[in-house]
Formats: sequence, C-alpha cells, structure tokens
Amino acid sequence: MRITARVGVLVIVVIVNSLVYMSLRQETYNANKLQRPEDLEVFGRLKRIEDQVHKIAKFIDVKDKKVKEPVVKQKITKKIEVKKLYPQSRLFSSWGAELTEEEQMEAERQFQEYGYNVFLSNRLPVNRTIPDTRDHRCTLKIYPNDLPSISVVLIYLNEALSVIKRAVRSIIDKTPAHLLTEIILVDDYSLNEDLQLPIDEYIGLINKDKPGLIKKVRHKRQIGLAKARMSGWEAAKGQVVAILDAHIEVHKEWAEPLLARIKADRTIVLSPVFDKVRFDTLEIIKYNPSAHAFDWNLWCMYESFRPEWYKMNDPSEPGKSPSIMGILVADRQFLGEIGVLDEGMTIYGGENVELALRVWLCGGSIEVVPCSKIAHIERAHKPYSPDLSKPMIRNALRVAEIWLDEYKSNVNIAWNLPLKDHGIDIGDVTERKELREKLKCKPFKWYLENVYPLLDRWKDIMGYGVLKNDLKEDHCIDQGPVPGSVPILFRCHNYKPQYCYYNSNGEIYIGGIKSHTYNSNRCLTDPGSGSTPGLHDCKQAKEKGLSIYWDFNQGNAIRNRNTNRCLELGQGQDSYYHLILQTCSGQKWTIQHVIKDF
Ligand SMILES: *[C@@H]1O[C@H](CO)[C@@H](O)[C@H](O)[C@H]1NC(C)=O
Ligand SMILES: [Mn+2]
Repeated sequence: MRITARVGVLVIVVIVNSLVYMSLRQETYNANKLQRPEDLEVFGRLKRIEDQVHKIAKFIDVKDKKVKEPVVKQKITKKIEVKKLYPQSRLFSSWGAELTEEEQMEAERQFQEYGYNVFLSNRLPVNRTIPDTRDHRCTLKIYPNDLPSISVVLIYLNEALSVIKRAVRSIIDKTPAHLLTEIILVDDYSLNEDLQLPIDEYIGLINKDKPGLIKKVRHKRQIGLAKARMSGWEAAKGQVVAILDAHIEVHKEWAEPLLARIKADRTIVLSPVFDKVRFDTLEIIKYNPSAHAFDWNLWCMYESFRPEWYKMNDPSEPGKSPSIMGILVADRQFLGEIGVLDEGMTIYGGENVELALRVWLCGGSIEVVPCSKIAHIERAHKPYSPDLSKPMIRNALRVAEIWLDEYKSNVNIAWNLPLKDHGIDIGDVTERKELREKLKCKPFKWYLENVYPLLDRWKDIMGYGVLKNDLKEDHCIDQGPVPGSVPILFRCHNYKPQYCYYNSNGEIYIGGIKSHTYNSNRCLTDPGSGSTPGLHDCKQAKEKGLSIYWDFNQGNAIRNRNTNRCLELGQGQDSYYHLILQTCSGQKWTIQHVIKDF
C-alpha cells in the first residue's frame, strides 16, 4: 500500500515536470517567459503592484456599492445566480464574472478559436487609449525631419477582425502620415468568415479616405510564417519595412526612433520593445527593454544586454542584441541584399534565429530600441500547430546545417537527437550555403566570441540522452522529484527529466543541460556515506568539494573517482529496483548517444 502511494507520487511529479517543460517550450516564442532571475524578480514586483491595484480597485468598488446600497442590492443577488460555466477556462480566471450564460458561451467559443479574448476585443474601441510605457527620456528625444519612409507588414492567420482593425488603426494614428507608405496585410490562408468579405469592406473604407494605404496579400494555401513574412517584404515599397504580427497595437512615436536608427546605419536590423497584452483582460503590462537571444534548441528567449549598455545608465538607448524574436524592422533593400528570410523554413520557428545569425555574420547587426514600443497580445494558444516542437526541430536542424559550423551538433544534443540518421528531412540547403559564401559571412565562432559569449560551447560533452542499466532496460535514470536532490530509477519516458550528459571532466548531468554559461547544470554526486546518490548544482558542488567526477565507458560501470563506489541498481525489500551507490559489482550502463568514443 505504502509503496503504491509512493510510486503514484513519483508518476505525478514526472508528468507535471514533463507538462511544465512542454508548455514552456510552446510559450517561448512569445518572449513572455522571462528567464533570468533578475527578470523574474521584476516580474514578481510588477505582479505584486498589479495585485495591489486590483485590491484598491475592489476596495473602491465596495465603497461605491455601500453608498448606493438600496439600488445595487437587487443586482448583486442577480449576479450570484449566474453560473460560472467554465470554471476551468483560463479566460475566466480573472475576467468575465458579470457575463450571462449566453455571453460566457460566446466568449469561451471565441477564446478557444483564437487564443485571446475576442469577445472583449469586439467591445473595446478600435482606437482605445493605451498607457505610455516608455522611459521618460524617450519623450525628450528629437528626431530628424527627413526620416526614411516605412511600409508596415502585418502577418496573420485566423486573427480576429477587431484585433486587426485595432492594429491598423494604431499604425495610422501613431505614424507620421508623410512617412507611412502603406500597410500590407498578409493573410496566410485564414479561413474565418470575418477575414473574407468583411475585411475587404473595412480596407475599402480606409482607402476611400487614404487611397492605396492598405494593401492585402492573401495566400491561396498556408505557406508558413517565414514565407508569409517574405511575401510581405516583396510587396513593400517603402525605404524601411516593418514586419509585425497583426495582434499588436503600436505605441505613440513608435516609428521615429526606428527610422532614425536606420537613417544613421542601414545595416542595423531592429526590434521594438514589446509590452504584453494579457490574452484575457487585454490590459497592457509594461515590459522593460532587454536583448533577444536563444538557447541551443534555438527557441528564443530574453537575454541581458551587454555590459556596455548597462554602463550607459540610460534605458532609453538602443542596445545590441544577439537575436531577434520575430517582429523586425529593417532597411528594405539591405534586407534584400542579405537574403531576406530563408524560404526553406516550414510552418513556424527558427527563422528568426537564422535571420539573426545571417545579419550578424554577414555585415550587419541587431538592436533593440527601447523608445519604440509595441503592445503584443500573448496568446494562450497559437494557431499554426498544436505542437510547435516538430516544425521547430526541423527548422533548427536546418539553421544548424547552414550556420553553426563545428557547433551544429549542439542542436542535436539539445533536442536529444542522434548526430547522424535522425531521419528528419531539413530540405535543400545548397542555396543558403551559397548565399553564405557569396556574402563572405564570418564563421559562427566569431559570433560566439563577439556577439553572444554567454552561450555555452558544450565542447566537452561526450555522451547524451537517457542512461540505462543492463539489468532493467525499460528503466532510466531520472532527476527524481523537484524540488529535491535525489536521482531515481524510473520507467523510461524520454523527456527532459531523464536526459543525462557525460562530459570529459567526468561530470554526469541529470535532468537536462543548460545552454548558457550563467546557468548551472545538476551533477550526480556520491555523498560518501549511505547508499543514496545525490544531485546538486554543479558549480556549488565543485566549490564544496563534493564527489562529482565519475569514470564511465560506454557499456561499463559508472565509478566515482573519489570514493571508488559505483552507481548501481539494488533490489529493495519491496522487490523494486532502486538507484544506489555501493561497492562495484560490475553492472553495466549505456548512454543513448555517443559523440566521441569513450
Ligand atoms: C476614437 O474615435 C472616435 C470616432 O472617430 C473619436 O470620437 C474619439 O475621439 C477617438 N478616441 C481617441 C482616444 O482618439
Ligand atoms: Mn505574436
């Protein structure tokens, strides 16, 4: 009985781990997963401030009701009678308490379809006022009069019409008219009714006022994000092109700082700073400027700027960025000269990293411009594919093949794929490799050394993947419950909690590997007494002098260099196998993938 309960808990822990991991992977594109501890702290603070504002608002509400008590009483009793139809829905967790049942049904249906609150969007003014979230220094900046002109491209797939209207309206209202060449709507084969006739009527209405301002490019089949962006670039006529999502609202004076930067140097590819628009309340949450980057899976993430930026002590200044999240602003011709986007990318993901590497390696650079702000709806789910990791893996391997030189195997390691014969078709890369030659681009090593030194080289990894013992081949080493510091033996499920790495120093990481030098992996340790192995932060373990170095050859024992004990399986009184440390008895271990023979 007791044993069953314990196994049950472990199963739940592992499933939760995997789910958290999978949802993390899905969300990273939106950039709203903050990665660094300092960001989390800022985020925590913002959240607390927000909570307080809500509390104050409630307090005011309550006071208000007290005054008008006789009138309100009836309403309140009525409210209580409305059933919450979707207590589990993320849409209603902090929104929609006053909705009738019919309204809840409509709101939930639209939420399921679009991933954000269309019901509310349809009821907000298209020209709603949004708070100015820029640094105060931005309002003092003066930009040249003769800035280059700009074409704004909005890419969408099954977007709500009211959301597109709000994007278009904000661009027309907040871009100097003499600089705005056009707004190009690129429809990657949306099927919703609103985006057929009704959007054309809307375009007609605006063009009646401003002939030719809005153009539409509609694809007759879905071509994916990279190609859709490319088609927007092809249609553009302005000197500068901004390729944006359609679920955005631009802030006041968003264009000038970008155009001024490109006027100063046409080889800089730019990103504005995104504020988050909550998918449920559509409220704007201020984000502070930060660089864009990626991990070895080539998922994008926020990153700190280089130290030079912080030394300026002026958060309104543009900062160099290793990568770009997806939304981009560039000199139209320069973007063409360096090959726009890789049309060999399918569906979604990785194309931004490809662009970033190409820009940096082939004569340009990337900057984030804090005074240019764009509010961006963070969707609860995305329209392209329920599981974005499949196209992402394919695109990541393609980027690796074209750009990463001797570091390309890191992408295989990150996705736990074999180095050869992984069976994933990355398409034809000849043209892109020729482009790299033609543009005389620098080697990837230069990028690592000069642009993104925070990316860990992973040069010492010798083997990776799940780690199994001959005695029990359907079981794998697993990081065990989190938080916790005891690795366990568990049925193999091949998710991150079971990924292990053996490096040339003799360390064994369990439960994934970190891409950045500022993060630390978790190392298998022998505590020296007792039979339970440990799992500890490697940097700390090294400082404390714990026994973290192991001798291991593929198909042989795992023996601690300090204690001489082996990691083995032992059968407990419950007849289950457990991971234990004991005098070596010759048990054999096999790691899934080998990089160098060891
Ligand atoms: C929004 O548009 C309406 C109608 O054109 C106008 O009356 C109103 O002043 C506008 N609001 C803002 C905040 O610009
Ligand atoms: Mn988006």
